[in-house]
Amino acid sequence: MHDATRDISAYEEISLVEEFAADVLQGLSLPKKYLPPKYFYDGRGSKLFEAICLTPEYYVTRTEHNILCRNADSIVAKLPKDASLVEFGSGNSSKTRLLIEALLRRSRSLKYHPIDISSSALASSASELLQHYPSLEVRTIHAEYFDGMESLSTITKGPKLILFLGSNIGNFEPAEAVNFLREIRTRMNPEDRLLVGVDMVKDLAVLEAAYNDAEGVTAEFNLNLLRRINCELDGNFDLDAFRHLALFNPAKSRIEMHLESLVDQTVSIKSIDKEFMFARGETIHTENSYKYTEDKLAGLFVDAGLERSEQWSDEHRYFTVNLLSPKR
Ligand code: AVI
Repeated sequence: MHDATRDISAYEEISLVEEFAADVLQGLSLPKKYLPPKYFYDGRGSKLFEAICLTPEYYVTRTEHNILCRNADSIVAKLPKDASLVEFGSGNSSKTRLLIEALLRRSRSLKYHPIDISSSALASSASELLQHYPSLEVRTIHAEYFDGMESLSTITKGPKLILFLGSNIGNFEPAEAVNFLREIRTRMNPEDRLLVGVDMVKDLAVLEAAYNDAEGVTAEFNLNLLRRINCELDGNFDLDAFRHLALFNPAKSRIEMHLESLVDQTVSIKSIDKEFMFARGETIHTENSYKYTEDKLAGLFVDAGLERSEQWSDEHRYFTVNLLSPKR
């Protein structure tokens, strides 16, 4: 970690492993087996996610990047000159650079507070940013979204632009999404703004291809969960005995990712002293990625007490970037 950053960590390594073990035990004991997607993002998983973002099929990152590239100056023009930047789920901060540059075109210095669950992604992006932008001050916050929320009211008194990009909102259940945005809204001052990137409903073939890239990076990302259980919890998952599945569920308007057992098998996880049976064809549900219609999106913002002042999109309306203020 670069000297100029101060890592605020809401994490204790020991309780992290214990929490992982408890979540695995709970999720694999359910009649419909489930593993929480937050465990994708260890060092290897974060790298795999970066690789997904570069696949030709995963239009999400590229489309949002292009929207921000074209509109960064108009977005920051809506903010006071001394605004600082806070980002939930920053990852490697690549799209954020467009906004950092637009903000630095208007003022000589800028404070940036990335909040992320992955300490490795935070550390590497902070040091890269500091090398690139000498007038940038970076304060990383290693935390899950809801824990990181607390720091919103304490990190800065001045106006801020809060970023929630990459359609990370899509990984929440719809009710959780309302709750999350509402929690942010209660911590916003009248002059603060929230910028949310949202993936929209589109052609089924485009959606499903994005989660089934030909190179198999998304499959590796999904299977990495089992590898993590093997390494960290002393499990014996045979990674060749499971396959990646990603399908669009139109009734729920979401891509579902699963790991399907290819044979009848028993897996043991020593650290929790448990064995789990898998029937051939049985799946572990690992992620939902909700896709929004304009109506659903407008409803989400209203329910969260947010007012949309502007929306930017691409020529196909694959993706939208929404600027929001707290409703008065
Ligand atoms: C991080 N999140 C928005 C990604 C998504 O599209 O839901 C995670 C992902 N899963 C598979 N590919 C990408």
